Amino acid sequence: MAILEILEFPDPRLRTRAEPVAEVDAKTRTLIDDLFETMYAAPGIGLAATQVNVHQRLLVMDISDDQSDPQVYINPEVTVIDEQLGEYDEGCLSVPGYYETVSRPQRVAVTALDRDGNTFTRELDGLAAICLQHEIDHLDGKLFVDYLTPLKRQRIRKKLEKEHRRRA
Ligand code: GNR
Ligand code: NI
Repeated sequence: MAILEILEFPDPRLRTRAEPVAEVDAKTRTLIDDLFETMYAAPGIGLAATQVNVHQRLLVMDISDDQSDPQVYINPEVTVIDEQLGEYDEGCLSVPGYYETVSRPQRVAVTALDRDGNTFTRELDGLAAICLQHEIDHLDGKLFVDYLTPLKRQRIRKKLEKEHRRRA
């Protein structure tokens, strides 16, 4: 197992659109294990492969308090089943230190492959629905800051760039 480096905004690699996973094999399962280890260590409630510079359509989530509900979604396809929007203060491991309100559909259905390559469908609401949509955005090269005003996004970008220069 390995803890992987998480890319941070405004790294252009976070804008890559991920490709479908062709086959769920041993290498895929190693990546899944590394994503969980990286997510739990951060700590976070979700992590998309894009964030560790692997441009495959794969994400992991665990919204439990005690690491008891690891969920894997490979090649996820989401459909909105309730257009009603809910607001939530979102954060992102790729935008460390910033939380801003984002509106998203409250209830979605998702069809995906699990770590054995089997297809499943489930309905999600609450934080799980928010997190899943946030992670699928990563696979499409999108970040929660894209929902903010250009002024807010630019302010966050400048501060993170300064922080990255300080670290370098
Ligand atoms: O850990 C995370 N917390 C979070 C809080 C509100 C909305 C979304 C998230 S996902 C985030 C981890 C992350 O960046 N996943 O891509
Ligand atoms: Ni994120």
